[in-house]
Amino acid sequence: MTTEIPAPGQVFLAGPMPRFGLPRYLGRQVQVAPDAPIGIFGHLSCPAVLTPSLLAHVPRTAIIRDFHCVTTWTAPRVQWEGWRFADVWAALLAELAQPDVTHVMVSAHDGYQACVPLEELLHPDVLLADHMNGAPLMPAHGAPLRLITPQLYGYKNIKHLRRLEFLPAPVTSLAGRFLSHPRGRVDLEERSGTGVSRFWRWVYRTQLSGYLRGARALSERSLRIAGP
Ligand SMILES: Nc1nc2c(c(=O)[nH]1)N[C@H]1C(S)=C(S)[C@@H](COP(=O)(O)O)O[C@H]1N2
Ligand SMILES: [Mo]
Repeated sequence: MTTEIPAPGQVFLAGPMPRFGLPRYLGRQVQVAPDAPIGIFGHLSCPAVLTPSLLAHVPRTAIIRDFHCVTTWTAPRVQWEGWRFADVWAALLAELAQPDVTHVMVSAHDGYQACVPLEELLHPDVLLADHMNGAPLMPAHGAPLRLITPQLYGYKNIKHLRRLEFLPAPVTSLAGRFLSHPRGRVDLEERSGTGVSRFWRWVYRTQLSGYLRGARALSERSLRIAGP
C-alpha cells in the first residue's frame, strides 16, 4: 500500500525513483526487443513462452504502490501498469504447471535472477509491468517487461524479464541468503536470510547515500554507452 509513513526501517526518497541494483548489474544496460518472448521452463507439462500476443488476451490493470529497496530507500507512490501475475497465471500458466510447483526462479536479460514463492506472485498487487508512471517502461527501469512485487523488497522486482522456471522447492545460494531473504516481505522486514534480518537496516542505512551516489554514476555511464 502507499502510506504517509514509510514501511519499517525505510525512508522516503524525494524525486524520481532511481535506477538501482548491485553494481555488477547496474553497469550492464541491456537493450531487449519489445516483443522478445519470455521462456517458461521447469515443472511443466511442456516448455512454453509468454509473448505480447498471448498477453493481449489478458486484461490490463494499473496500481500505485510505494517501492521499497532493502537498502532502506522507498520511492513513494509509483504507478505501474501491465498484467496482474495472478491473471496471467489463471489464463496461461496454471494449466501448464505441475501441481508440485511452489517457487519460480525469475531470470533477467542482464544476468540477474531471484527465486520468488508462487504464493507471493499470486498476491493481487503483483504485476508484469510494461508501463511506469504513465509512460512505457524505460530500459533503465527494466524494459520491456519487469516483475513488480510491491509487498516484497526491490530485489524480487526483477527487471528485463527473460525466463521463468517453475520449481518444487526454493533455490537460494549462500551468497543469496546473505543479501536477500527467500521471501523478502517488507512488512516483516525480511531483509536477509541470515536470521538477523532487521539488523541489516542499520548496516544499509549508514551506507545508503554512498549506494545511491554509486548507482547514479554507474547508471549514467551505462546509459551513455547504450546511447539514446
Ligand atoms: N534485472 C535486474 N532486476 C533487478 C535488479 C537488477 O540489478 N537487475 N536490481 C533489483 C533491485 S536491488 C532493486 S532495488 C530494483 C531497482 O529497480 P529500479 O532500477 O527500477 O529502481 O530492481 C531489482 N531488480
Ligand atoms: Mo534493492
